[in-house]
Amino acid sequence: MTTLSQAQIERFNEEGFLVVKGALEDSDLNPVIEEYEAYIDVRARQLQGEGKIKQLYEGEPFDRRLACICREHNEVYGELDIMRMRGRASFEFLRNENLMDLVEGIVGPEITCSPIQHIRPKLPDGLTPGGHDQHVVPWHQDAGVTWEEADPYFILTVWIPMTEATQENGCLEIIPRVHGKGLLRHERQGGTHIAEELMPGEEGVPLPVRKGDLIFIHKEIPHRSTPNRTDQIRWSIDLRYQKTGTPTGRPFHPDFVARSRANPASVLTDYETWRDRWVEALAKSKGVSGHRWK
Ligand SMILES: O=C(O)CCC(=O)C(=O)O
Ligand SMILES: [Fe+2]
Repeated sequence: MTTLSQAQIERFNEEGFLVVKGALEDSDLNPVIEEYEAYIDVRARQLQGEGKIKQLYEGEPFDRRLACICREHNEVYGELDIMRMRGRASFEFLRNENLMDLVEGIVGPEITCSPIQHIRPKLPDGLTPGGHDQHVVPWHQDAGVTWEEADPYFILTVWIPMTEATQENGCLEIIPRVHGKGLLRHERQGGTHIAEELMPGEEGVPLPVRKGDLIFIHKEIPHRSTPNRTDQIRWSIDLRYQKTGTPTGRPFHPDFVARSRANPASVLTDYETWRDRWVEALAKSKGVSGHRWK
């Protein structure tokens, strides 16, 4: 897979989403997976040293080890999102060439990476701290999780499984073809979600995908994900890309140019700069909400 075909672009425009099978190679994703494995290994050793866990679970695969650790002590769980862990391989992945070639088909050649970016280990149901899993999300539009400044502009969500995502482990579910009508009112209570009376009547469509596949979603397409009813972790990455110069709707968090045909020198390639911008932004923006809803 190199670039999107005209038919794929048309399908995205009509449906508001597009599943691209075999979009990425193992060599694209494995550096990120290995970075997370290494971090979890280091933290497991620390937790064991502090007497917080009894075993290291070294023999467990990527889609199980964190769950085994969290069953004993779940301190690591909150440290794993992109902007918290801030790993070099994660940063490199944000402008992965194969990914950018595909994103360019929809966003165009001047691509900014939005700070709305997540790596999510969706744990088996019931294992998350306090019982609330931030990766089980009610029906929402991604347009509903930005500030108003981004409303007039197109933003592309890219959802990427690191391990197989199934209906059982809480893959994404979407309502296709209802984009193009703008932002629906959302409510805050119980997780930012579309106001019940405004929910489109159509049935949700589950989008099970495998490692290597990816999903493009228009920012007005309602989607949700349900709890993970398996023993494995559903690991995924979700990113947002948009035309450079348009507001991300999170002005207090750092965006950067991920690809530019017109001005290649504007692309941020320096890992430390990206990392340090996140450290500073997180310190300065404590208590600021990215959601506009009361
Ligand atoms: O990963 C999930 O379960 C939900 C993700 C989501 O809402 C998104 O990527 O926009
Ligand atoms: Fe979303």
